[in-house]
Amino acid sequence: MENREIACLLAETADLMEVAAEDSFRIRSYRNAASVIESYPERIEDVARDPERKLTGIPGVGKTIAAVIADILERGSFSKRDELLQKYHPGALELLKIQGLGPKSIALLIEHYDVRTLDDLERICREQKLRQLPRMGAKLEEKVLRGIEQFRSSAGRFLLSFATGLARELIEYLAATPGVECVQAAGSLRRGRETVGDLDLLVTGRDPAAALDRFTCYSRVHDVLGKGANKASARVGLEGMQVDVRALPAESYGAALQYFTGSKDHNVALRQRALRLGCSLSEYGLFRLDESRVAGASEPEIYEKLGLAWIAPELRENQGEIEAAAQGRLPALIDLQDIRGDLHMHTRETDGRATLEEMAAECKALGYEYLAITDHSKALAMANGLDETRAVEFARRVREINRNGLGIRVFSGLECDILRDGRMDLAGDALAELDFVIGSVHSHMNLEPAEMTSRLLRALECPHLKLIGHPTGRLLLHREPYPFDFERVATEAGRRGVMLEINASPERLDLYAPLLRTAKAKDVKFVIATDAHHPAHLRNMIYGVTMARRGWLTKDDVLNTLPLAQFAAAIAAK
Ligand code: DGT
Ligand code: CA
Ligand code: CA
Ligand code: ZN
Repeated sequence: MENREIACLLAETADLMEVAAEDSFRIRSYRNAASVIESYPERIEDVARDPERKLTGIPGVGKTIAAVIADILERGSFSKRDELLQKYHPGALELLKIQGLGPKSIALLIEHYDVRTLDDLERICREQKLRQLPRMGAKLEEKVLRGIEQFRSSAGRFLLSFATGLARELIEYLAATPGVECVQAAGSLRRGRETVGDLDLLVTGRDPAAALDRFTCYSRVHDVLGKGANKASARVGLEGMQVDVRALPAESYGAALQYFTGSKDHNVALRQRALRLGCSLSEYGLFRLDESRVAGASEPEIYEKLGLAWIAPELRENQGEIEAAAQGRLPALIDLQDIRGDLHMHTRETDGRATLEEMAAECKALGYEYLAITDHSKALAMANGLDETRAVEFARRVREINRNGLGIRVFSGLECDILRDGRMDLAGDALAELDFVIGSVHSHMNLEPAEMTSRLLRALECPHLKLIGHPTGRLLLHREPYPFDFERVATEAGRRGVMLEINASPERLDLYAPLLRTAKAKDVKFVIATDAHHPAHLRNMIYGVTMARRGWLTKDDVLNTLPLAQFAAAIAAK
């Protein structure tokens, strides 16, 4: 079992314990264990199986949690969870995922209306009964209804990072099948979409069908949905993500890769182009009208025979890429190797889990030339955000660190809250001491669009501001972007030389393709940064780069591709 799955069971149980108003200290110990386990560098299952080691050696794991983990590894659940799921309908786990509803509100709904499922909740809102409960109102009813709708439309989708991990695991497993030479992911995963519905894996080789048998026998496969000569579908793992595996002959592998990568709209446009050229294009190949084969074994060949440059999968959304490929003006997309520094991360000073030195060491290991430490500001009291005194002291400390040298240049930064009225959380003279000030919205996210727009426009006036962090505030599968006039804010950011962040954290991936293209057209420059709270998170940079590619960005659009000297000069000049 993966760490993520264990962490998820613990966190879910903590939520249910909160609904049951259990002891807050114990709830916190479950939450804390969940977050430690989620980012633990080793597989917890391996630690548990090692007779030389004890689970209690892991920070945050005491005797109780260690026993719980042992149960989870043995039977996929544990008594506290069973007991709470018995007490509440399993639907309570879904109720907890609805934006706007906390455990306390859910407890009230259960107590007063016996709400068990999403359907129950929807009915209570439509009948305007939610507003009759203490501290709830008509506005919340609306919000919950929107939350339900959003939950339903995102249900069954998974974060890109999750899908990437599962694909890697299955590809490694299937590639070891005798007679199989190549296993590759297609579909929305290959296009780098922020969320993925199902995984589409393609297999070829001498005996590709052997991979289908091996797939349905995999230990984490339950629920085989179908199996034929060329295709098998099943659900995998605790989350039950659907995986389609297709076995293909070498002669049509490229055509299948092209077809199953999609998107559907891209394919439709490409097929029309084939028809205009007197050919037909399918998952089996590109054929002339007399059915003789023009191409099929390799994907680049298909594009070539259609008179097109090969189109990167991230661009295949039928947003002008086919025309650009025909005219030879596809952008030279940015790559992970172009990135020379990470500029948004947290340490133990606030809500991060490592020290500045540990974060810097990992950045150095990734081959970067520089990094910025950007802890929170005081408005985030929960995270112990920095006030002016601590910020100035931090800037001084960073100057000293750079004098001694860590082998990588550190910039002193801050992720400063943008207050409700658009002012910065810290005074200007303190911000002036820092090298790299990010402004982010973390509160009052449900303002009217006009108010949010003026809030962001006012923030852009701050002369010390270099970057707007996670500009739309969305949390994938969880919270929609806050509405505001993006084009106006982007125009003003471009005019003032304030950059916009592509936040590479897998649950944010904000900004995304259409907004990136709008902003680029307004001369905005971007920074891709991980918002890491742990050294392991620094490796999420690839997801931000993928978003940038989906937004047609080149190296020149992204400031943290500059070598150190030029980068330092650029941020000092703003
Ligand atoms: P997902 O799984 O919802 O995240 O999105 P996709 O894009 O992976 O969609 P999926 O798994 O239903 O299908 C994989 C690809 O197969 C899709 O991107 C394009 C191709 N495809 C599927 N159905 C059709 C279709 O009816 N027409 C065409 N032209 N292509 C299709
Ligand atoms: Ca898919
Ligand atoms: Ca599929
Ligand atoms: Zn933030």
